[in-house]
Amino acid sequence: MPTTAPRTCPICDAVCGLKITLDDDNRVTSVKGDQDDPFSKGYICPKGASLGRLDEDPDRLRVPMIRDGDEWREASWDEAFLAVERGLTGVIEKYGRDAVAVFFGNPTYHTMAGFLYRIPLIQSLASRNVYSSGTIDHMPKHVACGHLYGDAFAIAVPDVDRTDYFMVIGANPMESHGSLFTAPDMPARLKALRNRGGKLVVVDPRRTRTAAVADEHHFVRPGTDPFLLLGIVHTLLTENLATVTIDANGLDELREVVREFTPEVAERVCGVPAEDIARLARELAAAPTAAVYSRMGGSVVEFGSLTQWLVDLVNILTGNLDRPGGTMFTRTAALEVFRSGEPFVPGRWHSRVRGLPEVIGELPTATLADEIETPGEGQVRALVNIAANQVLAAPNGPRLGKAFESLDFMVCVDPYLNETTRHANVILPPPRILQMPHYDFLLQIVTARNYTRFSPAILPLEPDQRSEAEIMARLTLIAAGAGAAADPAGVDEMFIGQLLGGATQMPGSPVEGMDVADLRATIEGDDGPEQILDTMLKFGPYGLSLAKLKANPNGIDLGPLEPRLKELVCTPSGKVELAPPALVADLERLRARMVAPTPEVVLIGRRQLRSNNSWLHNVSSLVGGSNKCVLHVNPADIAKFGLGEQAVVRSAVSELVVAVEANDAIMPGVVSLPHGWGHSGGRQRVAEDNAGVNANALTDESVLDVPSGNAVFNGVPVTISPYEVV
Ligand SMILES: Nc1nc2c(c(=O)[nH]1)N[C@H]1C(S)=C(S)[C@@H](COP(=O)(O)OP(=O)(O)OC[C@H]3O[C@@H](n4cnc5c(=O)[nH]c(N)nc54)[C@H](O)[C@@H]3O)O[C@H]1N2
Ligand SMILES: Nc1nc2c(c(=O)[nH]1)N[C@H]1C(S)=C(S)[C@@H](COP(=O)(O)OP(=O)(O)OC[C@H]3O[C@@H](n4cnc5c(=O)[nH]c(N)nc54)[C@H](O)[C@@H]3O)O[C@H]1N2
Ligand code: SF4
Ligand SMILES: [Mo]
Repeated sequence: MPTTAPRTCPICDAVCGLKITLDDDNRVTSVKGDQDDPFSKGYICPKGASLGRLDEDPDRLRVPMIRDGDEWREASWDEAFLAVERGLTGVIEKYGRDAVAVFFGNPTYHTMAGFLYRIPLIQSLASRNVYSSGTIDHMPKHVACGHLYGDAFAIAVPDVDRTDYFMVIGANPMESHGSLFTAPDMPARLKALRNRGGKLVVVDPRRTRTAAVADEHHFVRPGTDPFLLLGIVHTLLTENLATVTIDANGLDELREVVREFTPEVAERVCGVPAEDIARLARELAAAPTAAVYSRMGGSVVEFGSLTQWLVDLVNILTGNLDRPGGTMFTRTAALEVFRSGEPFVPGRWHSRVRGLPEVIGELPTATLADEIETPGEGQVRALVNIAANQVLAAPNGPRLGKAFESLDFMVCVDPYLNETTRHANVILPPPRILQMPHYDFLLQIVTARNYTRFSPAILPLEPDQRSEAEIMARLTLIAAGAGAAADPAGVDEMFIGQLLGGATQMPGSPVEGMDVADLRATIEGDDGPEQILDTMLKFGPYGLSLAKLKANPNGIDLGPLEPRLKELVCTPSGKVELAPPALVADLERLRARMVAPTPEVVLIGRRQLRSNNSWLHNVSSLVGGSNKCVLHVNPADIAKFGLGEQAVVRSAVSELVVAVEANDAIMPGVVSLPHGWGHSGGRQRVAEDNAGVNANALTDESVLDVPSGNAVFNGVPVTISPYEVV
């Protein structure tokens, strides 16, 4: 008898509800959008539809792998954990705790284990070498929000369903499905916006699918958005269009700061006509409600932090922050354990080699190779790598690959033997997707409606498998020195104890002063992760429980977003800081850019509908056709540089031979190459047959967004020339 089970899609930020049908042999026979999910309402994309093939991929690792020289062999879990214990404790005893680095890759934002054991693992490792995909992605947003609101996690989300005017700067939600902005079925939401008379404006060096459904699209030179945004802020302030409705400091200083950044200055640098910039400012001010949003095009750029700060400033100055139809803060169902309530302070420590500041407890990915390669006290000699493929994802990834080879020990938690994990000594594979429970602790922080959903595992574990939670808990215990054989349940119990202890000590909490043991007895759930979730739900703002979520497997709508800025602001002044010194100081770098020569050609990235970073290319339904690794070049540039079918692209770091596709959607002087390709050296047969090239062989780890340490993938200076076959 076929069975059908509801389950949240774990692939991208849209968290679509799925209905998965399995046959008697537990093979997935169909994956459909879940019509009963109140948030995604049946939406599904080609990646979600291929979840069954991804889940059953024969190249997924089932059991731990140990490398002896160039040979890999299967190992038992006991042997693998013992090898990890020997490897990590050996390095810690000889070189100290900073010699072990830990890295959390993108899927840790999507898995329960990735969220639940992140802090315990970091705490038990007690190393300053903590890294994540945050510094090759969204760290500028944390920095901007940290300085503006005091809370680096106070990230406002476009209230897309109620806004009258939506300005998208460097994001392509029609293909990425939204990011730091969880709103499944973006096509329908954007269509609804226009159907109700709203306006969609896109600013992008490429006429993307999002631009194609917009009312207005402006080409912008990569990396220059702060000029455009400063031009908007300048217009709002000089034409007295600003209406600050929140409690804020620094308006006078801001007025002073933006004086020189007129729309005319912006036009010279960014290429958008000054009159359009001024008009956009007036339209934003006049719209009943408006939301400005920016992602990768305004984040993995040289001035990512300035861009993200200015985006929020425009929302604030037009009275749109924290009001319906503007940008708003989600209220999660689970307790917001990630908010410390303490003001944001970056730079509590610095990286050893380049002296780069820590931000929210992390050092920049762009300096990990330096920390591994440079000898001296505190040199990184071991790496705990969870769900990350930096060889394809990090700036100058191939250098990192070589650096990994020089490590004394590397353990990966990953289902694949790929470009990065092949450098490990031990790979610990999580189970199949359908064997994992799912709860979006992180993505539910940025949903465009308040919403929650839990999906229990659909299939049980086989005896020779371990849950990802157990793998992470055991790594935590090994890092703490408790050994490979210690009971992982202890880690969960400690977490629950901390949560309950915090709740009973919190003034005004409904359980203030109560006995922790009494409360512990009320917590339900089949295992540690379920019990932690139950605790976080019971003490969360809606007083939900795991049982209630299990009884509503299609998800629970918790209503439209409501104003909540006041309870989040935790700057030392208690007010929103419009002109934070650290960001105002970074304008000095921008001034230098104003007079710097414009490179003839710059490289930007491109997300593809059927890819998700580096890890879906081993599914044959997701590669080929339009999903190819090709360089998009404007026909004028093809003629100008005399390009044929292939071209040589050179950057400051390296060069690549790439397949060329003429595409007039990309502006002249800009070329675009998707990342996540360049598959080689692993055990992914389909991916290696569709290898492509590694865009991050060209990106330069020496260039950063200074305040955040974020990598720069968009706006990389390159030269392009015809490929001559010799
Ligand atoms: N299908 C698919 N979906 C995904 C992913 C995927 O790989 N594939 N990845 C997921 C992840 S990890 C993330 S972080 C999100 C990212 O989500 P998005 O940020 O929405 O995705 P991108 O396609 O990177 O969009 C960035 C846009 O910025 C433009 N751009 C580049 N440089 C500049 C610039 O300097 N200024 C401006 N204004 N625009 C610029 C690019 O042309 C591109 O259209 O997507 C997620 N969803
Ligand atoms: N040039 C360029 N580079 C970029 C970007 C860009 O736009 N341009 N985008 C950047 C962005 S936004 C991001 S987020 C990063 C992404 O880069 P990474 O964080 O490295 O993520 P992926 O490349 O998706 O690799 C994910 C790894 O996790 C493994 N994995 C998959 N599912 C699971 C699971 O359930 N558990 C575990 N333990 N492992 C799993 C996969 O096998 C793979 O090895 O790339 C960045 N790199
Ligand atoms: S949009 Fe994202 S979450 Fe939805 S089905 Fe596609 S991959 Fe899954
Ligand atoms: Mo990302």
